[in-house]
Amino acid sequence: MFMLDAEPESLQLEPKHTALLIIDMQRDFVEPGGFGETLGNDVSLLRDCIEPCRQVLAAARAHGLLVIHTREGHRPDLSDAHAQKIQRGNPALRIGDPGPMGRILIRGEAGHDIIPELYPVAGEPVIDKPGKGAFYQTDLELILQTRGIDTLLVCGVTTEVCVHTTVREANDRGRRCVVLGDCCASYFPEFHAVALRMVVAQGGIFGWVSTAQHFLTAIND
Ligand code: TIU
Repeated sequence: MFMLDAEPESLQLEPKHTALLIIDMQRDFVEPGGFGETLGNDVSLLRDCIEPCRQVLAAARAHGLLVIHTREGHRPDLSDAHAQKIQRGNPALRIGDPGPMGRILIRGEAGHDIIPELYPVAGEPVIDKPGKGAFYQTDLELILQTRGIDTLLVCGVTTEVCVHTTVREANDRGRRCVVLGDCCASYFPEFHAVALRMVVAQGGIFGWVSTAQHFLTAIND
């Protein structure tokens, strides 16, 4: 059991009931030539969260916390991709189009893979999700149930899109979510800041926000 300094208040965590959930730290979002860039974003804005995330991942592994990774992406035949998702907007390349890291946001392609700095190791579940939320059309809920997880430490990208959607889904499923703010990032720094405020407002309406350093201090105590 350890105490984690967080907003709106500190909370007690029990390692065997706590999982680190790393959302969509894929080349498609973080590196040039992927999905994020095709949408018109500056992907370099996501890089600052990698190192704190790497430190949290190392500590979580060292202390035996369950680590779960997610990847957003689709089957090669696009049978699990809604037309509105593929056709929306005017991107440089659409989902499924060939790009420099393979077909955009398609499972099995280089761009779909998790970045080397945060690569999963054997035994860490990887959840492939077709949507923004990690619970939608996945077996994440089942895995949390079988492992007895009631609390999620959430990292990843992007803060206001897949991280927020997943936190909202988890909150409605009775899980406590702690977003490690500096382990998340957005293509829109102002959205990142507001998304974190939205989690902790109203007495922590969606959960808690903490930092990599608070987590490292707490778990190493
Ligand atoms: N575009 C954007 O900010 N995010 C996504 O499309 N997916 C995730 O956040 N993973």
